Parts: sequence; structure tokens; C-alpha cells
Amino acid sequence: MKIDRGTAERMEDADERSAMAREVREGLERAPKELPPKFFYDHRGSELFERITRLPEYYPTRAERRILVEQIPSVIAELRPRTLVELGAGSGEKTRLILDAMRHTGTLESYVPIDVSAEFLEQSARRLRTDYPGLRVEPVVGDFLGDDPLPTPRYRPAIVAFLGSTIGNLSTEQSVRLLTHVRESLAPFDRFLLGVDLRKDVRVLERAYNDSAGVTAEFNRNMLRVIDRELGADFDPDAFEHRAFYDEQHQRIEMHLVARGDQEVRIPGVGEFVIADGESIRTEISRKYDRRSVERLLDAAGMGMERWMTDTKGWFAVVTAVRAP
Ligand code: AVJ
Repeated sequence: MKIDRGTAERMEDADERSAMAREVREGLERAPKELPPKFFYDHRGSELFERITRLPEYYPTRAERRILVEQIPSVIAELRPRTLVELGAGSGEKTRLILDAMRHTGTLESYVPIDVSAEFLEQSARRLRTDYPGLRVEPVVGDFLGDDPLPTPRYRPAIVAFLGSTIGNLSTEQSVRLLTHVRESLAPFDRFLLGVDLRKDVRVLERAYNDSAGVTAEFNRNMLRVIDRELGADFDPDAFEHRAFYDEQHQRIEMHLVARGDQEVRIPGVGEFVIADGESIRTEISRKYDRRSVERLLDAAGMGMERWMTDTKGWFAVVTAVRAP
């Protein structure tokens, strides 16, 4: 994890490109093939995701927003946090709900967004500095799934937020590792704020990842565009079909890109790969939780759940957790 230097472009380092090359090679050599969802999010990918959050079928963002609007003021009034650390900062709409509540209690001092997209991060940091005069906005560009510790908040108590059910993208081992880093960054009066998508009717879940406007399909294919640009690969994104379905056994949505016809791909310095007609590359898992599975996850990372907050339909949950004694 490194401090943002205010650059507009990702991937200026040979280091970052070779890390990407290694991950792409590992993913494409695996059977079945897979690529990590963080490669969705270049500037265009972040914009496509923003569009997804406004789709009628994609309920999680709205449900989470409702929970925050209704319940965050009382959470903040109780904790009186001075710092908000946010993993995967995104566009900042939910951030503002939390910052507003902190401003209201008069405790707001610093905001530390952590994200893989430097460009997006810098843009939203600029806007926040304008809209919250006096707020210290200290963005950190980083892959918080890596093995680095999280930044230590300078002003405590702090809230460490991981919203949007992004945790659902991680394997169990990855999520326990990340949450362990979160727990290590917490002092006794700090809190972890986690958003998780809940199990529900499969039709509702599958519709959310197969929107009628085809935005999710474009978002999915964008990963190949990112790899083409960053690594000089020659994927033809339009030769891949979007597929998303719910896996009951693993309680997760899986998103795939399915080859239409045999696809031969050359990636300089990485290798040559054949994706056979009908073969797929898994680009994302999105786990769905219930109260017990969240408790278990927090427990495995040395945290205890405090508040369990859901929307009226029980489709999404925002929880607070504390470092176990
Ligand atoms: C941002 C990871 C929460 O899993 O629902 C949306 C990403 N993928 N539509 C999710 C996503 C397809 C999203 N997260």
C-alpha cells in the first residue's frame, strides 16, 4: 500500500504492470480460468459500476443507502468518531452520509479513503476537500486485499468502513485475512462498519446481475479491455458473452465471460492462451450472507458483532463490529 502521489493514471509503475501480468498469468493457467474482479475498475469500469448502482434491478446500493440514512446518525452519535477510514472508496455518496453525521456530532477531522483506482480516488478527494472545509482527506492508493497492514488512524476513535458488500468478492480466506488487518488497525473504541448483501429469492439475485439494459455485461467485458490496454493483450471483448448465475451450494453469484468460438489470446510477456468455444473465465464471485455467516466471519477475524441493521425487506445488512478483547 502506498500513499497517493496525486497522479491521474494507474499503472505508471513497471512494478504494478508486472504484478498484474503475474495475476493474469496465474488466473488463465488455472482450470477453470479466472481473473480477479479488481481489474474491472479502471475509470470506465468505475463509471459502469456507478451506472449499475442506479439500475432498477440492482437493489444493494439503494438498500444500503436506506439503512445508512436511517441508522448511521445514531451509530455516529454513540461513537463520536474523529476519523473515517474507508476501504474501496468508490464515488463517495455513502461516504457523505457518514461524514455528514460526523460533522453533525462535531467530531469530524479526517477521512482516509483506500482504493485501487488512483484517478477515481483523486477526483472524489478533490470534491470532498471542497465540500468539507477543514477536513483532512488523506487518500491511499492500494490493493487492500494484499498483505499490507491498513493505515493507522491519527485521530481516534475511528470508523473503518467496508461498504457495498465488496467483501462478497473475496474467498473466505481472503476475507478473513482482510478482516484480520481491519481488526489489527482497531483500537478499543474504534468500530468496523461492514455492508453485506443477504440471501434471498434467487430470481431477485440473478436479475440484479443480468440487467435488461446490459450494463453489467459491459462492465464484465470491460475487464478484457483493461487487460488489453495495460498489458497489450489482444482479447476481443465482443467475442465473450456475459453470464451470471446464483450458486446455491456456495451461496454466491458467479460472473463469467464465455468465449464465443475458440479465442486465441496473446499477452506480451505473459503468454498465449486458448479459451475454447463455450469455455468461460470467471471474473467475480459475489457472496450472499445471513446473520450467522457474518458473525462467523467476524469471529474468525477476532471481532464481535455489535449492531445488525437491515432494510425492511431484509435484503441487505450493515453491521458494526468491535475488536474482541
Ligand atoms: C461492488 C462487489 C458489491 O458484487 O454486487 C455489481 C460488483 N458486479 N454487478 C457486487 C458487481 C456486478 C458488486 N460489488
